[in-house]
Amino acid sequence: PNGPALRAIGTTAAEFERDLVSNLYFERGTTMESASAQDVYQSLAVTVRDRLVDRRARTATAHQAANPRCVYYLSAEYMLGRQLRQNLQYTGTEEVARDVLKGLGVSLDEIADFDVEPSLGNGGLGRLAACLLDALATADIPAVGYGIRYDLGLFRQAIVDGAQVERPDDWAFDGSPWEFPQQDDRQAVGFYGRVEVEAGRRRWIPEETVLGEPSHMLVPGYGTQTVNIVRLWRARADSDAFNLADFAAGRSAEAVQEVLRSENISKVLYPADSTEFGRELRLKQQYFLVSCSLWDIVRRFHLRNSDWTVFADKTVIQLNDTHPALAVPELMRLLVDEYELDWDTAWSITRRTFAYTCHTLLPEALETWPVALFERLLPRHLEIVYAINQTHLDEVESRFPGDGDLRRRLSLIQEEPERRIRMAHLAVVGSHAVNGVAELHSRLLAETTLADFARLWPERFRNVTNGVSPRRFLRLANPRLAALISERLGGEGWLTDLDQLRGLAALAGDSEFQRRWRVVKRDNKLDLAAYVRAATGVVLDPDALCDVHVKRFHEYKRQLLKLLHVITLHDRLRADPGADVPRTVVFAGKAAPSYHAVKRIIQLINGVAKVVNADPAVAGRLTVVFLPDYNVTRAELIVPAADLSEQISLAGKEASGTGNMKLALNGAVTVGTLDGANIELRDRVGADNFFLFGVDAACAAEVRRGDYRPGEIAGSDPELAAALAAIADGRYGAGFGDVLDTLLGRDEYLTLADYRAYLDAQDAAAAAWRDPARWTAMSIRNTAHCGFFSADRTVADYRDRIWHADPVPVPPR
Ligand code: 26M
Repeated sequence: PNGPALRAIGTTAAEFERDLVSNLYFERGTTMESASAQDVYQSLAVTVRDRLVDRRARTATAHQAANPRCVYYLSAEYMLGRQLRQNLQYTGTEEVARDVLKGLGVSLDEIADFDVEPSLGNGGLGRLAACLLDALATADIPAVGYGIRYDLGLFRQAIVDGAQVERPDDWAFDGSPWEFPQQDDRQAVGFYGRVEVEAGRRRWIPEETVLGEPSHMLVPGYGTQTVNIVRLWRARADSDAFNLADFAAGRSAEAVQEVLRSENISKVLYPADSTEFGRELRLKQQYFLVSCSLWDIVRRFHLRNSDWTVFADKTVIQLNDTHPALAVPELMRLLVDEYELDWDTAWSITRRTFAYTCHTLLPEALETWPVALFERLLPRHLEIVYAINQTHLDEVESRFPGDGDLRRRLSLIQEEPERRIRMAHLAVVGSHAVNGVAELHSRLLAETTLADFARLWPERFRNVTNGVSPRRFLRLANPRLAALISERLGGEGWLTDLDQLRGLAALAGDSEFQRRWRVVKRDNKLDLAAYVRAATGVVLDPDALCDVHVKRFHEYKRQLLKLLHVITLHDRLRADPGADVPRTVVFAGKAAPSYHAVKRIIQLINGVAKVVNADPAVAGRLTVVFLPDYNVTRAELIVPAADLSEQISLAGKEASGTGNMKLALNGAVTVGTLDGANIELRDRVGADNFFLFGVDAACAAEVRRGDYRPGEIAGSDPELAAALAAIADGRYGAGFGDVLDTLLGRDEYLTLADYRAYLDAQDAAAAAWRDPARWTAMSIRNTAHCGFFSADRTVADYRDRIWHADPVPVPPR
């Protein structure tokens, strides 16, 4: 039982140093005297990682013995964030590592900066997946996350002449110490080909095969022995893909083309977070993920069970949006074609196995795939989809006879203008549970987007409000605040029981506590200021109100509304220096490379920032910065420094939002609309501690239906007219007529309709800021009442309402 792991589990300084130096010697082939900082980083990472391996081994043993129900999370995206500091903390070796490195003449902080985050996601959906895995492990729930190991993650964003420029994110370029490659578990994935019938059974004969090669990363729980894994698949060429004839004829370069084609499947993450349907490679990625993962899930099941009748009792597969929805026909294909179960049994197992989380309401973001493309790539899956649809529409017919319109709306196939497969319908039909990600979102899903399904199967629909990891977004990102909280609450129990933060509410008016709270915020702002200065040259005042709008760029998130506010503030301050409190406005976020309209908004923000920051009339009063390359690491820097959190999407558009939770948890006060989880946030922190503005979802829908005239609003509001005129006159750069046209034409996202209410809310925020005692009390109350937004609560909700999976404790060594 004391096996080989004995070498690397010691947590004394002597043991840690011995292993670090040994890793440097045997893994990097060097010694402390001649090691580069990169050598030290890689050896440190391996030393820390090894301290989790023993826990992982015991976790696997405990799961094998308990044969529990396992949660399999299927997601095309994960944004895990940097691993080094997390794993130092989860293994309790941070202090030891710091001391050992110091003794060796290097600083942990410098070495830790070599840690690279794997940015294998676009934004909220991928980061949610990472927070849920963290909470699953912390709750001792047996779980595996499945995903794709993209060679290139989400592009790195640079700002050149005020515009976004995308650069490749070769995240593993210097090595990838957190990954365990698992070459032995390679799995073949088929594409194209035809369906053959032998002895009355249909079987798919693929024309092309690609290998999926897994590697895993460890997902430790906090304060527990459990270490789960995330298994990421990478495409490798099957040696058969190599064109042997070309090769033998000396055309080796040509022969290699096939290899490249296969391996392209996991080459790059698609950087669009709403529309990218119709790209063959994207559909290939989705099937690649699904095929490899289901094979692995079935293999794991067979390690412990022999009878298919218990499959759904031992397995729940959560679909993170529709990206892995091909898992439904793929499981049917495995059960019916490969394992020869009858259709009805297979269908019952499939439905009981899957659950589906929807992350959007935007109709343009609902995935559909052209039938012609689907048929060429996955001919047998198309037959299965048709068969599922047949049974499904028969059920609709028997319950609502003669309602042809309803059948058309519920069909898995959209007929016009071209035949396409509706992935959300496939996911709903193939699952026993469907959830939205905030109360409002789940309600609107059932009332609008999926209303017909909710009428058909009301019992399938539920809500699970998102949450965030307090370990990453408070303890790791904001150690100063975490220390203050632990001091006052008398321990770190709040880290796994976030409702304990309520104990801070009694201190909200305590002037000494307030003073310490403000010192923490100010120190965090100094850290942010140092980074911003190095990255952009802009100097920030740590005493100014730090007002942040950080998230992916999307028109519905209304970065432009924030910018109109900035332009108006600039105007006002030129006339009256006391018109606003000293304020720093921080924008950060990436735009999909093909999303022209929001790339223009990024340009305009940079144009405004340049003018404002160069204007001596507002120096020390207003500063605007666009911080490039927003990612998890950058969020960990910005979020702890924020005073004001901008959550200003048009009501009814943001499914949940999770940045809103991270910011409130760190004591930022929200200015926000009644959208997504903002509503629940306001309910919990209290209306007095939240600056609400804007139309609600029902009103927004009504305005959009009526004849909304943005031009009239602009004409009747002089400040708004002045802001638009400032954009028009070219002072922020010539040619922003297109931006103005979208506002004055359709103004799809009601930016002008909400402008005045937004400015009023900002004025109210400024008034509160002028009274530090009042503001600090609001800030403290935000943190104190955020417990609900812990990912631990989210996982507990999934467990109780959907997964019904029990924890399996892992015994200590
Ligand atoms: C789809 C097809 C092709 C290429 C990319 C995609 C795609 C990728 C990511 C589509 C959507 C993607 O992400 C959507 C997303 O991040 N949604 C956000 O999910 C969060 C977690 O639930 C919510 O908090 C946000 O409100 C929601 O916008």
